Amino acid sequence: MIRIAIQAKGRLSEDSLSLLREAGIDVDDSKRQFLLRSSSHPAEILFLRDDDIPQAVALGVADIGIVGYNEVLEKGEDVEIIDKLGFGSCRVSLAVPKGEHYAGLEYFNGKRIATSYPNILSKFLKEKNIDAKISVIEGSVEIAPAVGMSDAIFDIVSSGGTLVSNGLKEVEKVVFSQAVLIKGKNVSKDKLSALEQIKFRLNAVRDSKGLKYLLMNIPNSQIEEAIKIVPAMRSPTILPLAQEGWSSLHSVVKENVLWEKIEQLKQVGAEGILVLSVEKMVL
Ligand code: PRT
Ligand code: ZN
Repeated sequence: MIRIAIQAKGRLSEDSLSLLREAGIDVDDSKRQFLLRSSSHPAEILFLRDDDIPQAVALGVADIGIVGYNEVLEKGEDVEIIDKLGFGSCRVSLAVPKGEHYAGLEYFNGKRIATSYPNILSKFLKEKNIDAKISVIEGSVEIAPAVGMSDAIFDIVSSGGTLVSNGLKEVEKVVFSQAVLIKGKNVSKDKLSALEQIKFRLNAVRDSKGLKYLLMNIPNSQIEEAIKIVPAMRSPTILPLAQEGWSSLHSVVKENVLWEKIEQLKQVGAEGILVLSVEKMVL
Protein backbone atom coordinates (compact mmCIF):
# COMPACT_ATOMS: atom_id res chain seq x y z
CA MET A 1 0.00 0.00 0.00
CA ILE A 2 1.38 3.37 -1.05
CA ARG A 3 1.10 6.25 1.41
CA ILE A 4 0.83 9.76 -0.02
CA ALA A 5 1.38 12.86 2.15
CA ILE A 6 -0.51 16.01 1.21
CA GLN A 7 -1.19 19.34 2.92
CA ALA A 8 -4.04 18.99 5.42
CA LYS A 9 -5.37 22.54 5.21
CA GLY A 10 -4.05 25.36 3.08
CA ARG A 11 -3.40 26.55 -0.40
CA LEU A 12 -2.33 23.21 -1.82
CA SER A 13 -4.88 20.91 -0.17
CA GLU A 14 -7.82 21.23 -2.57
CA ASP A 15 -5.69 21.01 -5.71
CA SER A 16 -3.75 18.04 -4.31
CA LEU A 17 -6.95 16.18 -3.47
CA SER A 18 -8.56 16.89 -6.82
CA LEU A 19 -5.42 15.87 -8.71
CA LEU A 20 -5.41 12.55 -6.82
CA ARG A 21 -9.13 12.13 -7.44
CA GLU A 22 -8.75 12.71 -11.17
CA ALA A 23 -5.96 10.15 -11.13
CA GLY A 24 -8.42 7.62 -9.69
CA ILE A 25 -7.29 7.89 -6.06
CA ASP A 26 -10.46 8.89 -4.23
CA VAL A 27 -10.76 9.67 -0.55
CA ASP A 28 -13.71 10.79 1.50
CA ASP A 29 -12.04 13.83 3.04
CA SER A 30 -15.25 14.91 4.80
CA LYS A 31 -14.03 12.59 7.56
CA ARG A 32 -11.03 14.87 8.10
CA GLN A 33 -8.95 12.19 9.75
CA PHE A 34 -5.25 12.48 9.47
CA LEU A 35 -4.85 9.16 7.68
CA LEU A 36 -7.48 8.02 5.16
CA ARG A 37 -7.66 4.91 3.01
CA SER A 38 -8.61 5.51 -0.62
CA SER A 39 -11.87 3.87 -1.63
CA SER A 40 -10.74 3.39 -5.24
CA HIS A 41 -7.01 2.58 -5.15
CA PRO A 42 -4.65 0.72 -2.80
CA ALA A 43 -3.31 3.93 -1.28
CA GLU A 44 -3.52 5.92 1.92
CA ILE A 45 -3.51 9.70 2.19
CA LEU A 46 -1.67 11.25 5.11
CA PHE A 47 -2.75 14.84 5.87
CA LEU A 48 0.07 16.97 7.30
CA ARG A 49 1.24 20.57 7.62
CA ASP A 50 3.19 21.39 4.49
CA ASP A 51 6.32 22.05 6.59
CA ASP A 52 6.33 18.42 7.75
CA ILE A 53 5.87 16.74 4.36
CA PRO A 54 9.54 16.69 3.21
CA GLN A 55 10.62 15.10 6.50
CA ALA A 56 7.75 12.58 6.50
CA VAL A 57 8.80 11.46 3.01
CA ALA A 58 12.51 11.42 3.85
CA LEU A 59 11.83 9.22 6.90
CA GLY A 60 9.62 6.87 4.92
CA VAL A 61 6.50 7.71 6.98
CA ALA A 62 4.98 8.48 3.57
CA ASP A 63 6.26 7.04 0.28
CA ILE A 64 5.51 10.14 -1.76
CA GLY A 65 4.27 13.64 -1.04
CA ILE A 66 2.82 16.70 -2.72
CA VAL A 67 4.34 19.94 -1.46
CA GLY A 68 5.60 23.33 -2.65
CA TYR A 69 9.11 23.31 -4.13
CA ASN A 70 9.90 26.20 -1.76
CA GLU A 71 9.34 23.89 1.24
CA VAL A 72 11.49 21.14 -0.26
CA LEU A 73 14.31 23.61 -0.79
CA GLU A 74 13.98 25.19 2.64
CA LYS A 75 13.87 21.94 4.58
CA GLY A 76 16.80 20.36 2.72
CA GLU A 77 15.56 16.84 3.47
CA ASP A 78 16.89 13.90 1.50
CA VAL A 79 14.04 13.54 -0.99
CA GLU A 80 13.87 13.29 -4.74
CA ILE A 81 11.64 15.56 -6.84
CA ILE A 82 9.96 13.28 -9.36
CA ASP A 83 7.52 15.66 -11.01
CA LYS A 84 6.29 19.22 -11.25
CA LEU A 85 2.53 19.27 -10.84
CA GLY A 86 1.59 22.57 -12.46
CA PHE A 87 -0.32 24.23 -9.59
CA GLY A 88 0.55 26.34 -6.52
CA SER A 89 2.80 28.55 -8.62
CA CYS A 90 4.54 31.34 -6.75
CA ARG A 91 7.97 32.81 -6.21
CA VAL A 92 10.04 33.56 -3.16
CA SER A 93 11.21 37.13 -3.46
CA LEU A 94 13.03 39.92 -1.71
CA ALA A 95 10.88 43.00 -1.17
CA VAL A 96 11.64 46.44 0.26
CA PRO A 97 9.49 49.45 1.26
CA LYS A 98 8.21 50.99 -1.95
CA GLY A 99 9.79 54.42 -1.31
CA GLU A 100 13.31 52.97 -1.13
CA HIS A 101 15.78 53.53 -3.93
CA TYR A 102 16.89 50.05 -5.00
CA ALA A 103 19.87 49.75 -7.33
CA GLY A 104 20.91 46.13 -6.79
CA LEU A 105 21.65 43.42 -4.26
CA GLU A 106 24.28 45.54 -2.44
CA TYR A 107 21.26 47.35 -1.01
CA PHE A 108 20.91 44.48 1.47
CA ASN A 109 24.41 44.81 3.00
CA GLY A 110 23.93 45.59 6.69
CA LYS A 111 20.12 45.34 6.41
CA ARG A 112 17.80 43.10 8.41
CA ILE A 113 15.53 40.80 6.40
CA ALA A 114 12.48 39.05 7.86
CA THR A 115 11.54 35.65 6.47
CA SER A 116 10.10 32.19 7.09
CA TYR A 117 12.69 30.81 4.65
CA PRO A 118 16.03 31.40 6.42
CA ASN A 119 17.86 28.52 4.77
CA ILE A 120 17.06 29.52 1.20
CA LEU A 121 17.81 33.14 2.02
CA SER A 122 21.13 32.59 3.78
CA LYS A 123 22.36 30.35 0.95
CA PHE A 124 21.36 32.97 -1.62
CA LEU A 125 23.01 35.84 0.30
CA LYS A 126 26.19 33.81 0.76
CA GLU A 127 26.36 33.02 -2.96
CA LYS A 128 25.94 36.70 -3.76
CA ASN A 129 28.40 37.82 -1.06
CA ILE A 130 25.83 39.94 0.72
CA ASP A 131 26.15 40.47 4.46
CA ALA A 132 22.64 40.88 5.86
CA LYS A 133 20.93 39.83 9.10
CA ILE A 134 18.07 37.38 8.95
CA SER A 135 15.08 37.48 11.33
CA VAL A 136 12.97 34.34 11.29
CA ILE A 137 9.25 35.08 11.52
CA GLU A 138 6.62 32.37 11.06
CA GLY A 139 3.53 34.35 10.07
CA SER A 140 2.66 37.72 8.50
CA VAL A 141 6.21 38.43 7.38
CA GLU A 142 4.92 41.28 5.21
CA ILE A 143 4.15 43.49 8.21
CA ALA A 144 7.71 43.30 9.62
CA PRO A 145 9.10 46.46 7.93
CA ALA A 146 6.07 48.58 8.89
CA VAL A 147 6.40 47.65 12.57
CA GLY A 148 10.16 48.16 12.59
CA MET A 149 11.14 44.50 12.88
CA SER A 150 13.11 44.51 9.64
CA ASP A 151 14.23 46.63 6.68
CA ALA A 152 13.09 44.17 4.06
CA ILE A 153 11.36 40.81 3.68
CA PHE A 154 11.96 37.56 1.84
CA ASP A 155 8.60 35.88 1.29
CA ILE A 156 6.24 34.11 -1.08
CA VAL A 157 4.65 36.28 -3.75
CA SER A 158 1.97 35.22 -6.15
CA SER A 159 -0.23 38.07 -7.45
CA GLY A 160 1.86 40.66 -5.58
CA GLY A 161 -1.28 42.14 -3.98
CA THR A 162 -0.11 41.50 -0.42
CA LEU A 163 3.15 43.37 -1.04
CA VAL A 164 1.32 46.35 -2.51
CA SER A 165 -1.17 46.56 0.34
CA ASN A 166 1.73 46.56 2.81
CA GLY A 167 3.63 49.32 1.02
CA LEU A 168 6.35 47.00 -0.31
CA LYS A 169 7.85 46.34 -3.74
CA GLU A 170 9.34 43.12 -5.09
CA VAL A 171 12.98 43.68 -6.07
CA GLU A 172 14.52 40.20 -6.53
CA LYS A 173 12.78 36.97 -7.53
CA VAL A 174 14.99 34.30 -5.98
CA VAL A 175 13.09 31.02 -6.34
CA PHE A 176 10.26 30.03 -8.68
CA SER A 177 8.06 27.42 -7.08
CA GLN A 178 5.10 25.18 -7.77
CA ALA A 179 3.69 22.02 -6.21
CA VAL A 180 5.99 19.05 -6.78
CA LEU A 181 5.75 15.32 -6.26
CA ILE A 182 8.52 14.04 -3.99
CA LYS A 183 9.71 10.55 -3.19
CA GLY A 184 11.95 9.15 -0.48
CA LYS A 185 15.33 7.74 -1.40
CA ASN A 186 14.65 4.38 0.25
CA VAL A 187 11.32 3.32 -1.20
CA SER A 188 11.24 -0.48 -1.16
CA LYS A 189 11.49 -2.31 -4.48
CA ASP A 190 8.04 -3.87 -4.21
CA LYS A 191 6.48 -0.40 -4.10
CA LEU A 192 8.30 0.99 -7.12
CA SER A 193 5.86 -0.23 -9.76
CA ALA A 194 2.88 1.07 -7.75
CA LEU A 195 4.69 4.43 -7.53
CA GLU A 196 5.34 4.45 -11.26
CA GLN A 197 1.66 3.84 -11.86
CA ILE A 198 0.65 6.80 -9.69
CA LYS A 199 3.26 9.05 -11.31
CA PHE A 200 2.03 8.04 -14.76
CA ARG A 201 -1.58 8.88 -13.87
CA LEU A 202 -0.70 12.22 -12.27
CA ASN A 203 1.28 13.11 -15.39
CA ALA A 204 -1.65 12.27 -17.64
CA VAL A 205 -4.02 14.43 -15.59
CA ARG A 206 -1.58 17.35 -15.45
CA ASP A 207 -0.79 17.18 -19.17
CA SER A 208 -4.44 17.17 -20.17
CA LYS A 209 -5.17 20.36 -18.22
CA GLY A 210 -5.77 23.30 -20.49
CA LEU A 211 -5.94 21.16 -23.62
CA LYS A 212 -8.70 21.31 -26.21
CA TYR A 213 -9.61 18.82 -28.88
CA LEU A 214 -10.37 20.47 -32.24
CA LEU A 215 -12.36 19.02 -35.13
CA MET A 216 -12.90 20.86 -38.39
CA ASN A 217 -13.71 20.44 -42.04
CA ILE A 218 -10.99 21.51 -44.42
CA PRO A 219 -10.57 21.44 -48.23
CA ASN A 220 -8.00 18.76 -49.15
CA SER A 221 -5.83 21.39 -50.86
CA GLN A 222 -5.44 23.22 -47.52
CA ILE A 223 -4.59 20.26 -45.29
CA GLU A 224 -0.86 20.93 -45.32
CA GLU A 225 -1.37 24.55 -44.27
CA ALA A 226 -3.71 23.51 -41.45
CA ILE A 227 -1.23 20.92 -40.16
CA LYS A 228 1.37 23.68 -39.80
CA ILE A 229 -1.06 25.54 -37.51
CA VAL A 230 -2.16 22.57 -35.37
CA PRO A 231 0.58 19.93 -35.57
CA ALA A 232 -0.82 17.87 -32.61
CA MET A 233 1.36 15.41 -30.67
CA ARG A 234 2.58 13.34 -33.58
CA SER A 235 0.42 14.56 -36.42
CA PRO A 236 -3.29 15.40 -36.76
CA THR A 237 -5.87 12.81 -37.75
CA ILE A 238 -7.28 13.32 -41.27
CA LEU A 239 -10.47 11.54 -42.32
CA PRO A 240 -12.19 11.91 -45.70
CA LEU A 241 -15.65 13.52 -45.71
CA ALA A 242 -18.50 12.13 -47.79
CA GLN A 243 -18.25 15.29 -49.89
CA GLU A 244 -15.46 14.94 -52.47
CA GLY A 245 -12.41 17.21 -51.95
CA TRP A 246 -13.00 17.77 -48.23
CA SER A 247 -11.60 16.14 -45.09
CA SER A 248 -12.14 16.23 -41.37
CA LEU A 249 -9.04 17.20 -39.38
CA HIS A 250 -8.69 16.42 -35.66
CA SER A 251 -6.02 17.87 -33.42
CA VAL A 252 -5.18 18.97 -29.87
CA VAL A 253 -4.16 22.50 -28.85
CA LYS A 254 -3.37 24.35 -25.64
CA GLU A 255 -6.25 26.48 -24.39
CA ASN A 256 -4.12 29.62 -24.11
CA VAL A 257 -3.55 29.64 -27.89
CA LEU A 258 -6.99 28.34 -28.85
CA TRP A 259 -8.44 31.58 -30.26
CA GLU A 260 -5.41 32.54 -32.31
CA LYS A 261 -5.29 29.01 -33.77
CA ILE A 262 -9.00 29.22 -34.67
CA GLU A 263 -8.42 32.54 -36.48
CA GLN A 264 -5.50 31.08 -38.42
CA LEU A 265 -7.46 27.93 -39.30
CA LYS A 266 -10.38 30.00 -40.61
CA GLN A 267 -7.96 31.94 -42.78
CA VAL A 268 -6.71 28.76 -44.45
CA GLY A 269 -10.29 27.64 -45.14
CA ALA A 270 -11.33 25.54 -42.13
CA GLU A 271 -15.09 25.37 -41.51
CA GLY A 272 -17.37 23.92 -38.85
CA ILE A 273 -14.72 24.04 -36.15
CA LEU A 274 -15.73 22.10 -33.03
CA VAL A 275 -13.88 22.55 -29.71
CA LEU A 276 -14.09 19.80 -27.09
CA SER A 277 -12.56 19.40 -23.64
CA VAL A 278 -9.88 16.79 -23.12
CA GLU A 279 -10.49 14.69 -20.03
CA LYS A 280 -7.20 12.79 -19.90
CA MET A 281 -4.25 12.60 -22.22
CA VAL A 282 -1.80 9.71 -22.08
CA LEU A 283 1.43 10.44 -23.89
O1 PRT B 1 -0.60 25.06 7.75
P1 PRT B 1 0.49 24.80 6.78
O2 PRT B 1 1.86 24.94 7.38
O3 PRT B 1 0.29 23.49 6.07
O4 PRT B 1 0.32 25.90 5.63
P2 PRT B 1 1.11 27.26 5.36
O5 PRT B 1 0.31 28.35 5.95
O6 PRT B 1 2.54 27.14 5.73
O7 PRT B 1 1.10 27.32 3.78
P3 PRT B 1 0.01 27.87 2.75
O8 PRT B 1 -1.20 26.98 2.76
O9 PRT B 1 -0.19 29.32 2.92
O10 PRT B 1 0.85 27.65 1.39
C1 PRT B 1 1.23 26.38 0.99
C2 PRT B 1 2.09 26.51 -0.27
O11 PRT B 1 1.35 27.16 -1.30
C3 PRT B 1 3.33 27.38 -0.14
O12 PRT B 1 4.41 26.71 0.49
C4 PRT B 1 3.63 27.70 -1.61
O13 PRT B 1 4.34 26.64 -2.20
C5 PRT B 1 2.23 27.75 -2.23
N1 PRT B 1 1.75 29.14 -2.54
C6 PRT B 1 1.34 29.57 -3.77
C7 PRT B 1 1.61 30.16 -1.69
C8 PRT B 1 1.11 31.25 -2.43
N2 PRT B 1 0.94 30.85 -3.71
C9 PRT B 1 0.86 32.53 -1.76
N3 PRT B 1 0.42 33.48 -2.40
N4 PRT B 1 1.84 30.28 -0.35
C10 PRT B 1 1.59 31.45 0.26
N5 PRT B 1 1.13 32.57 -0.39
C11 PRT B 1 0.91 33.78 0.46
C12 PRT B 1 1.92 34.88 0.26
O14 PRT B 1 2.97 34.70 1.20
C13 PRT B 1 1.16 36.15 0.58
O15 PRT B 1 1.27 36.45 1.94
O16 PRT B 1 -0.30 34.34 0.13
C14 PRT B 1 -0.29 35.74 0.31
C15 PRT B 1 -0.93 36.35 -0.91
O17 PRT B 1 -0.06 36.40 -2.00
P4 PRT B 1 -0.25 37.47 -3.18
O18 PRT B 1 1.13 37.80 -3.72
O19 PRT B 1 -1.11 36.81 -4.20
O20 PRT B 1 -0.90 38.67 -2.58
ZN1 ZN C 1 3.52 25.69 6.50
